[in-house]
Amino acid sequence: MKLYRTDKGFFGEENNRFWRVDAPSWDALLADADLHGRVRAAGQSGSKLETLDGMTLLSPVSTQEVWAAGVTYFRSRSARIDESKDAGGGSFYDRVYVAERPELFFKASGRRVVGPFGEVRIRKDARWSVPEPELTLAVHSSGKILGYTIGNDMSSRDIEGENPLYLPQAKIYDGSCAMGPCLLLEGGDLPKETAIRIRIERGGASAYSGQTTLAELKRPVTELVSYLLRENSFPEGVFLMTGTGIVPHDEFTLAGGDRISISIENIGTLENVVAAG
Ligand code: DO4
Ligand code: MG
Repeated sequence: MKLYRTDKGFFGEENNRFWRVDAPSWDALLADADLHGRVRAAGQSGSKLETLDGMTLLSPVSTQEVWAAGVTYFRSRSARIDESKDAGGGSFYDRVYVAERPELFFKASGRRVVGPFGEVRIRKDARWSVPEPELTLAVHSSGKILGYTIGNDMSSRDIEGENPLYLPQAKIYDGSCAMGPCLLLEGGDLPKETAIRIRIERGGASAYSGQTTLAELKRPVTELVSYLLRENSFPEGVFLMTGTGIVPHDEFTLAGGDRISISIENIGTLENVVAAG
């Protein structure tokens, strides 16, 4: 079962049938620890729609903070070691990959998050920009995982590689995060074989594609959540991106007009375009 946030309200979905979910606000839904039961109950009464055509899909982030985990896949560890070797930062990435404590960083406020089909941005002062396709958790204030969505942790690899202390500038800027298209309302673990895929098109042709599966994610998602909630409260809930397992080859950098499609099995596809410089 899925939940969509649109400009015309909130909609549950199962087997391509949609139904309205009444709530005073998106935040009120994310404050409900039994969101699954609430959306299910709304679907048992009332009429169903065939499509959401004519509605604009919005990002699932309202007043929530967005945090991100890093170096949770071997591919991410290797890519960061390479990009920062001249700066002497390489060993940090290896150490955090094997450490008990994960890397967690603040990624975005709702205002910086772009929804489905919106424009993500690359920094004008960066030379090497990439998307990072990441399974993203919608977490209730209690720490319970309410559901899953797709996130894009846009990153400036040259800035991050120059000095690990530049991480916030490489990661947090206007249009640096995309999320959607819905919440998959599952509380339990997603299957390890769940595939994450990315396709980048430039001028109608494929510029890059890659894939991984959740089997490559080194840490249980519940471990990432428990570290995030240590000494930190999120009264409105929080979104947690779980890190990337797909990093394009070193010659690849994003350009204005690129179309980015990220798919995660059972959730859907998040499509965005890179804003023109
Ligand atoms: O340590 C830098 C960021 C790592 C990251 O964003 C990722 O692994 O996805
Ligand atoms: Mg990332």
